Amino acid sequence: MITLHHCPQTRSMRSLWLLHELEVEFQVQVHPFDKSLRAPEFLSRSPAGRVPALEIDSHCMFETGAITQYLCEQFSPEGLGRSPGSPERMEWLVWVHFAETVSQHSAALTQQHVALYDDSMRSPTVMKLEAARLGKCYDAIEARLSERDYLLTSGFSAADVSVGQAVYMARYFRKLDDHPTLARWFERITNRPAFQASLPDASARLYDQDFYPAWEA
Ligand SMILES: N[C@@H](CCC(=O)N[C@@H](CS)C(=O)NCC(=O)O)C(=O)O
Repeated sequence: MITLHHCPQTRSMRSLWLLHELEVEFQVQVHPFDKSLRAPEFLSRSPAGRVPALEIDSHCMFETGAITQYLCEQFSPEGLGRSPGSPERMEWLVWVHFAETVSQHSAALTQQHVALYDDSMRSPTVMKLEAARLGKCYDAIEARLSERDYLLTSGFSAADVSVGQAVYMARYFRKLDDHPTLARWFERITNRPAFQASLPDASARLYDQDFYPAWEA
């Protein structure tokens, strides 16, 4: 049995969405987004105490991009994935891993707005800078989608799942208003039943606001 170790509204939602798209049998172990991720039992699964972690084939793997590659190789090499030798292999890898370029900024902003417990710890400079850097990521996605409906010319793939989930998190800190093509693509891919199935219950949300504006310095 495949087991996904998951915290709602974090990068592990990317693996959850992908597992639903793949229509494989799996179970989910939900963890609170707190210090319990540093407990020895969890560290034995993910050595830096991060989600996602995925138990599969008698191993426990971590790193979202690696999990995406492995799951696609196993279950959908030419559907959601693109195998070595496929003409779109390089672009598929680029966009699957571009999700991390987006998510690093959302992670920094989540720390600023949600994780830090005292206002004196927050930095308006970091908030503004990280939100601006998300805008640059949106520019790159907007440009890519200007000539195609999905990140790959041939259609929907795990690249859309990866970047789409990264944009799902990023929207809490940078709206899509200035990026109409990106906004239309986001609406299209998040209407998919597999995305809807990966959304958290209201009680399990990490973000309790719809949007977190950067503070003015
Ligand atoms: N590059 C890693 C990053 C994993 C990561 O940092 N995940 C965050 C959630 S989005 C986490 O587990 N944070 C918990 C912590 O930092 O304590 C991946 O893509 O899997």
